[in-house]
Order: sequence, then C-alpha cells, then structure tokens
Amino acid sequence: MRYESNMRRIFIFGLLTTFVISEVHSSKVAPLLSLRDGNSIPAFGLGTWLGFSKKTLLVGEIITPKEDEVQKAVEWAIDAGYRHIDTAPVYGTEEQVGKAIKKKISQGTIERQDIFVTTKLWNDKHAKDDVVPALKESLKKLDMDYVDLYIIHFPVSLFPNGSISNVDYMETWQGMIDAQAQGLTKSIGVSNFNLKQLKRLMSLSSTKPAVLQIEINLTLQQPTVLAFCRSQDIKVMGYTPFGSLFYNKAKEDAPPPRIDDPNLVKIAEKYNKTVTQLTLRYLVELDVIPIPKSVTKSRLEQNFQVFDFTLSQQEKDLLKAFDKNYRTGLLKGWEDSPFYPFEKE
Ligand SMILES: NC(=O)c1ccc[n+]([C@@H]2O[C@H](COP(=O)([O-])OP(=O)(O)OC[C@H]3O[C@@H](n4cnc5c(N)ncnc54)[C@H](OP(=O)(O)O)[C@@H]3O)[C@@H](O)[C@H]2O)c1
Ligand SMILES: *[C@@H]1O[C@@H](CO)[C@@H](O)[C@@H](O)[C@H]1NC(C)=O
Ligand SMILES: *[C@@H]1O[C@H](CO)[C@@H](O)[C@H](O)[C@H]1NC(C)=O
Ligand SMILES: *[C@@H]1O[C@H](CO)[C@@H](O)[C@H](O)[C@H]1NC(C)=O
Repeated sequence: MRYESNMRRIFIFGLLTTFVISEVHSSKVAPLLSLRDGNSIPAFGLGTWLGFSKKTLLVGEIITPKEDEVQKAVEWAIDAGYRHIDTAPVYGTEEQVGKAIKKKISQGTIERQDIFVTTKLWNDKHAKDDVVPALKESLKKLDMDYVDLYIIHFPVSLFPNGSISNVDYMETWQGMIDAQAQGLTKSIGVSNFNLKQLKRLMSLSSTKPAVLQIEINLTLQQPTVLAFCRSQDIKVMGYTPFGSLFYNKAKEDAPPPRIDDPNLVKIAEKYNKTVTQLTLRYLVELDVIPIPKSVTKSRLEQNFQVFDFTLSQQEKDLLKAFDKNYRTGLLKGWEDSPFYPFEKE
C-alpha cells in the first residue's frame, strides 16, 4: 500500500517535472510556423552575412570570416534558443555554420532535425543543370545531408565573371524543384523577387515557393508584398531588420528612425525592452521572420528575447508611420538585367 502510493507520488512528480521542463524548453525557443509545403520554420533566425568591406556594395567586397567568429556566434545562438540559421555560399560562412551545428549536435544540445538551416543559390548557377551541383557544394561545406530551405538568392542571373546573363529564373526554379525531389532540401523559396516576379513564378509553376526572403525594416515595410504573401500562405523572412537604426550604419540621407528616437525609446521602456527588441517584435507581429545578424554574444542573446511581449495597435500604428519605401541601393551594375527586381535610380 505504502509502496504503491509512493510509486504514485513518484509517477506524478515525474509527470510534473516533464511538464515543467518541456514548458521551459518550449518558451526558450521561438514558435514554429507552418509552411505551405507541410514543413515548419522557426519564427526567428540568425543572419550570418558579415557585410561589405567598403561602401561600394559590390559582391567582391563581401567580408568573409577571418577566424571562427561565425562558428562561435552560431554556437552561442543555439545555446540561447535560436533554431534557425541563415547562410549563403556568397557569405563564405557555410563551413562555420556547419561546424557549429555539428558541435552542438555532438554535445547533445540539439539533434539535426531540431535546427532549420537556410542556404542560397548564387546568381552564376542559374542554369537548370547547375542548381543541384551548387546545392551539393553547399552541403559539402555545411557537412550535412540536406538543408531545410534552399532559396534563389536573386532573380538576376550572372556569368561567373560577373557580367549579366539572361537565364530566366523560371528555368532556375526547375532546378530547385529537382533539388527538392532529390531530398537535398526540404523546402524551396526565393529571395529579392519583386511582387510581379513572385506572381509570375506562382502562375507558371505548379510548385509554389514556401518562403520569400526580402529586406524588411522600419523604413521599408513592404505592406503590399506582405499582404500578397499572407494570401498565398508564403512565409516572409525579413533581412536587414535594423535598417538604418544605427548611426554608424545609416547613410546620411536615410530617413528616421534612429536608435535614440524618443517615441521608440518610450515604447521600448514601457516593456523593459530595447529599441532593437522593439523593432524585431514589430516584424514578428507583421508575420515576418526576422533574421538579425550579430556576432556579439550579448546582442544576439538580447535580439532573441522578443516573444514575451505584445505591442498595442496604437504602438504598431506609430511604427507603421516610419515606412518610407526606402531601400539601400544594393545591386549596383545589375540594372541592365531583364530580371532586375528593384526600382531603378
Ligand atoms: N537575401 C539577401 O539578399 C540578404 C541580404 C542581406 C542580408 N541577408 C541576411 O539577413 C541577415 C541580416 O541582415 P544584415 O546583416 O544586413 O543586417 P542587420 O541584421 O539588420 O544588422 C546587422 C548589424 O547590426 C548589429 N547589431 C545586431 N544586433 C544588435 C544590437 N542588439 N544592438 C546593436 N547592434 C546590433 C550587428 O553588429 P555585430 O554583429 O557586430 O554585433 C551588425 O553590424 C544577414 O546576415 C543575412 O543572413 C540576406
Ligand atoms: C532598411 O534597411 C536598409 C535600408 O534601411 C538599411 O540600409 C536601411 O537603409 C533601411 N532601409 C533600407 C535601406 O534598408
Ligand atoms: C563574361 O563571360 C561571358 C560568358 O563566358 C562572356 O560572353 C563575356 O564576354 C564575359 N565578359 C567579360 C567582361 O569578360
Ligand atoms: C528588465 O530587463 C532586464 C534585462 O532583460 C532584466 O535584467 C530586469 O530584471 C528587467 N526588469 C524588470 C522590472 O522586469
């Protein structure tokens, strides 16, 4: 009798601790969102692009990691609860992302299926038969059997020497479908497509993109694109989420806000949050998956803490008013492409 009731107590205690532990665990990672292809994607990710070395914004000026800074950042991020990492061959960070994930798997922190890895197809691999080999090259660098999401980095196609080539992204998309069919990626999507290009892709292919990755920040909120994606159940990943928030990053003529904007500071303080957390929370509430980049432990930990508060409609309206459809003049030299996605200057 005594034995039985003790056993019952132990059993109940076991149930409770399991419950408590899983609660703690689930509140520590970001919610999962369903993709239209049946897979799911964590609502928040870590960017791993280190930026340009000069203000020329040329691909040749992309900073590649000197030491293991990206590997360390990804390890810290996984410890902090991140379960979604964004990389690309052109960032030169796939190897370090792969090493960090491998280490965290070997330490028992995560299993492969717990983490969502996105990489991208570069512009000089747009011919249909180049897609699968390009992804295999990325998988080799990542040291993985598959990625969770493979996206066409830009609709613009280039030759390896950087000059414009005219491969239609519809041809590229066929290669993406092949890659998915071969199990090399769970989901496929596109990046930097404008609304017209996205609609063309949707109408010409029976396989729809699961994700669109575009620049989204306070000064470039893209409401029409977001509404279309919502209607089609395409999830939007938002890059450069901080936009022109930091003085050292913003161009002189970039519209507000900056990090010390009094209205933003006031709202952030109300929630005991920083202005950076406020802007990330706003994106989450727009159904955008932010992928802020940081290689600084305290910052990447702070950025992730945006799932424990909710903005009021009035606050969202205030943030919405910063939208100036302002984009950094990326892609210099690509304006002659028939698939150039942005407004020309
Ligand atoms: N598909 C595309 O074409 C495309 C284009 C651009 C970007 N992306 C992806 O999106 C990711 C994010 O975009 P991004 O790198 O352009 O810009 P971002 O994430 O808006 O800004 C990154 C910068 O903000 C700093 N930072 C991060 N958190 C901070 C904080 N809490 N306080 C102060 N400063 C902070 C970082 O510094 P530290 O690192 O020094 O901490 C870094 O200098 C990229 O890494 C990449 O994965 C994709
Ligand atoms: C949003 O992100 C970029 C534009 O802010 C940043 O450079 C920043 O300028 C903001 N708008 C644009 C360009 O990106
Ligand atoms: C770049 O490569 C393409 C294809 O091989 C070629 O037609 C073009 O002339 C090259 N451009 C330059 C500037 O070298
Ligand atoms: C405010 O946030 C900081 C940093 O997350 C935390 O240490 C502190 O306890 C919070 N204060 C309150 C009153 O919640």
